Amino acid sequence: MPMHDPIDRYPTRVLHTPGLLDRPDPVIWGSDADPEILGFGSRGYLHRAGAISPDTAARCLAEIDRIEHDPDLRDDERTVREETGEAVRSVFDIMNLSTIVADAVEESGAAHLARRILGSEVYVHQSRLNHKPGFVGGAFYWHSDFETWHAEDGMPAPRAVSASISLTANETYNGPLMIVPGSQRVFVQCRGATPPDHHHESLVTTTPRIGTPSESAVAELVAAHGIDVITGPAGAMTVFDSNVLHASSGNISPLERANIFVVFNSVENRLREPFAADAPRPRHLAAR
Ligand code: 6CS
Ligand code: FE
Repeated sequence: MPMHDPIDRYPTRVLHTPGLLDRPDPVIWGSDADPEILGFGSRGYLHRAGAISPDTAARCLAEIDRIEHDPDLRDDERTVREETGEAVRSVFDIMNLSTIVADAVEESGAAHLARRILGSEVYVHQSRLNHKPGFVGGAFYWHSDFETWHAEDGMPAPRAVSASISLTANETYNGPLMIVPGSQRVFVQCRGATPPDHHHESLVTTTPRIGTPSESAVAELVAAHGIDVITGPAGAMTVFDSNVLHASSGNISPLERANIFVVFNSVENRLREPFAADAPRPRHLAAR
């Protein structure tokens, strides 16, 4: 098994009281004077309206419907259902499951922005659809994506970004992305060892136990930075730092909320052995 660097600069899943560590790595790895990514360094995200056309968004939505009803994918491990029943919560590896979705990601320009932010060539670490049907869409509790990707996928540094492309309007009331702007500069350690096959639980539960920041850490960061609720029409895109603290509430409104998420990792940041788990997660969650 390849050895890690002797010191893990982002220790997490600790058994002692977890702390808030200053991020030793930059947020912008390219030029932070780049006008295209203005504000990303300080806020940890940027938002673009009209990244894909309404027509492309509608075609992607039709694809989602096809995939969610495809009998061959019904019991596929890439399809994750809500803990409370049959509604589809996420479909992973969506760019390989649908060329229409892959073309929409191309149209969005997300990879171009990722290269500017990460200062290198990039590859897709993970792609997924997060679907919050009306009335029964489940919440995603507060977390840092990087904390999971470091602990369970072996991602060395937070030199990765996610692009969230909305296929439906994201309103204040249908479970939009909530981001704590500025929190990307702090690594929030999480308490507790990673159980085997943790992703079977972590991707489904709306009340995660492991890989979850403490309420005091979330309260402290929100007191310092507030919460930005990212709303916008179908076709809008939010590119956000892999370590920024974010969440989304459930959706009990009648209006569904469906977003494509694509994670770009720097080719200089390839996955190693997990930093805090016994075995790497499957390829549909973390491309190697
Ligand atoms: O574990 C993961 O990779 C996924 N979990 C969350 C809550 N966000 C990032 C990613 O989809
Ligand atoms: Fe996330």
